[in-house]
Amino acid sequence: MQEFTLELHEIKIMTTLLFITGNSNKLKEIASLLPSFITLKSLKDIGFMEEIEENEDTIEGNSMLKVLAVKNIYKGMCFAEDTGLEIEALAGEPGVRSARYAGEGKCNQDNINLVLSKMKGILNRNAQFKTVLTFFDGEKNIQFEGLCKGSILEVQRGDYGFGYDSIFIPNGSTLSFAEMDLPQKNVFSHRKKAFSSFIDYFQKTKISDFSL
Ligand code: ITT
Repeated sequence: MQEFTLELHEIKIMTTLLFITGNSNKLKEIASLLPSFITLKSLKDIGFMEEIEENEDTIEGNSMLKVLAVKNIYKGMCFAEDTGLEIEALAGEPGVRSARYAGEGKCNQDNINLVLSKMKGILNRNAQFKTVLTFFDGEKNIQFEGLCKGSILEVQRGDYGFGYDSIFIPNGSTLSFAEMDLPQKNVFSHRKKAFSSFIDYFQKTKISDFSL
């Protein structure tokens, strides 16, 4: 049994996966985590230029919706993820509305300003980033979750990263996400956790599918 497992781990089958995202920062983060046997395809590579309307009311739902959006034109293995910042004192907001918290047409800084103003004077700063990654394996969809618990700063700190990184400090760190380079963010990251669970699953199931 042990020999068999070892053999599977040594087999390196190159696989191409479509990553369904319009967010170049996510693409950069996932690219930094990619095992050598996987190459990524982008929406541009398959000629998909439409805006995917994220109108579900859960992070899980929006993550699934992105995968379903390409089903008619792409039959291969693909994945998407949806991420939200959930703040305890704001009953989980901005959550599934993280990208558009301050309203349609508003920018990332407007979203941050809204969070900071709602959190003014609030002592409970607990928050978490939640990523739900949906993998379509050619037959079925499987979801993987990654959480990063931490707290909301009173003022922005740091210039790296994107989104809400400058107001979030993960538990166990003295730096905000925006004060970390990518390898440092990956030590704590919700996205890294969801992606690692996916890769573990992929190695256990897909590689053995090919090998048997
Ligand atoms: P997709 O094309 O992948 O959907 P998106 O930018 O619409 O890209 P989401 O809906 O998943 O992505 O993300 C909602 C927002 O949450 C996103 O625009 C960022 O502002 C924020 N966000 C996501 N991941 C983040 C991270 O790792 N750090 C800080 N903010 C993040």
